[in-house]
Amino acid sequence: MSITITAFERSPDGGKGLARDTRVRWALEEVGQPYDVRYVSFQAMKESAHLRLHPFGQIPTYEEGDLVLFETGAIVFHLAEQHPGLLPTDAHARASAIAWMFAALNSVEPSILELVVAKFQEGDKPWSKERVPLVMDRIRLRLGQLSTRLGDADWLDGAFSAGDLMMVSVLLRTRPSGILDEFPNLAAYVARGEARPAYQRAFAAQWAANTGQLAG
Ligand code: GTB
Repeated sequence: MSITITAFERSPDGGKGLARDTRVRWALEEVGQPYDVRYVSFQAMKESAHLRLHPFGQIPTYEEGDLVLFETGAIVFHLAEQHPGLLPTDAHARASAIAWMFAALNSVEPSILELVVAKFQEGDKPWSKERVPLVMDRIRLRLGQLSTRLGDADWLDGAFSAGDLMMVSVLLRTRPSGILDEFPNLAAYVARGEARPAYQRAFAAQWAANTGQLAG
């Protein structure tokens, strides 16, 4: 069954890989599934054809036969369940890897997104100068806790899993702020994720699309 995802026609990050199609591409590459990409403009995302796939008018979406998914957590989880490579077979280890996926999306990503909003969507508001350092401190708190848990391990809980894929994807978004470098073991963890061949292929594909060098 062929797989089609959607991505920004032109990502606002110009190909830095920070838009959420990258994590889906990465998961697809990790499990060795070929996929097509339909590129959508901001306007098309809000039109009925796309809203049928994604109720909030966003990317990415995932189509596989008559299955339509939105939310990167659900998409990566689906891929991890359907194909070997992203979740351990042992039941407890599998549950733990899934917990890390939720932790990435529910406990780490929210304050990172708050920073993006505070800086870029509310940067011209009078409260922004005071709000940004508060949000940065909330991110530091979570990253400090995560750094302590990771210690000198390569991955969060044994072998690389969908939990790491999601956590690395979320942490990447903190790099432009400089916060990631305050936690050398997390910076190294993210670099390990980026060094994976599957990530490299995913990054290259979105880079090609966003820089006009569409590959296939
Ligand atoms: N919870 C959803 C998921 O995980 O799938 C969130 C999906 C989402 O936020 N999609 C964004 C979107 O479609 C793109 S990824 N936004 C358009 C809209 O809402 O109208 C967020 C994103 C956008 C831009 C950058 N960037 O330029 O660095 C990074 C991330």
